Amino acid sequence: MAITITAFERSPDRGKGLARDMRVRWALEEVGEPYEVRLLSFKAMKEPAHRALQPFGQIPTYEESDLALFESGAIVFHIAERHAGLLPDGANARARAIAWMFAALNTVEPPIFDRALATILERDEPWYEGRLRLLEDSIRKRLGDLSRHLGEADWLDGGFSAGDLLMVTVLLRLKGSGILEEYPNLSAYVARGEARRAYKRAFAAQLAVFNASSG
Ligand SMILES: N[C@@H](CCC(=O)N[C@@H](CS)C(=O)NCC(=O)O)C(=O)O
Repeated sequence: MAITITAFERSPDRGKGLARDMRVRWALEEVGEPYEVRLLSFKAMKEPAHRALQPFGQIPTYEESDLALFESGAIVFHIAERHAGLLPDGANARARAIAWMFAALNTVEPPIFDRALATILERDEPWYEGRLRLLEDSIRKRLGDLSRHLGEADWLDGGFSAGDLLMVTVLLRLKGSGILEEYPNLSAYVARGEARRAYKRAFAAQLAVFNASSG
């Protein structure tokens, strides 16, 4: 059954692969499922037709037969549950991989995303420097703990899982900021994710959309 996801017609990250359709593309590439992409303008994302799929007027969404899903974490979980390769077989290992999915989105992503938003929306505000410092302190707290947990391991808990997929996409937003680079094992972890063939295919696909829109 054909899978259709939605993505930005013109991604504000200029093709860096930071928009959340990347997670879904990467998960689909990992499990070898072909998919189609419906590209949306910012205007179309806020219209009723799209809000029927995504109540908050955002991307990504996922449609397959009579199922429509939103929330990138829920979509990646759906893909991981239905195909081999993204969740371990053992019940306990599987539960732990799912815990890492939540940790990526619920514990690690919020200060990283808030920092990214602040650098765009609050740069000219009088509180900007102080807020940035606070957010960067919160990020370092999370990255320090994550770095200690990861240690010298390749992945967060045994083999590569959907937990790693989401964590790498979350950390990627910090690449080049100097903050991720303070934690060499996390930098190497992100690089391991980026080196996966499935990641590269997903990245190339979203970059092709950006290049076509700016050509
Ligand atoms: N928690 C949602 C967040 C979705 C989200 O923030 N999407 C962004 C792109 S990465 C978006 O559509 N932004 C445009 C907007 O909110 O108007 C998810 O993980 O799917």
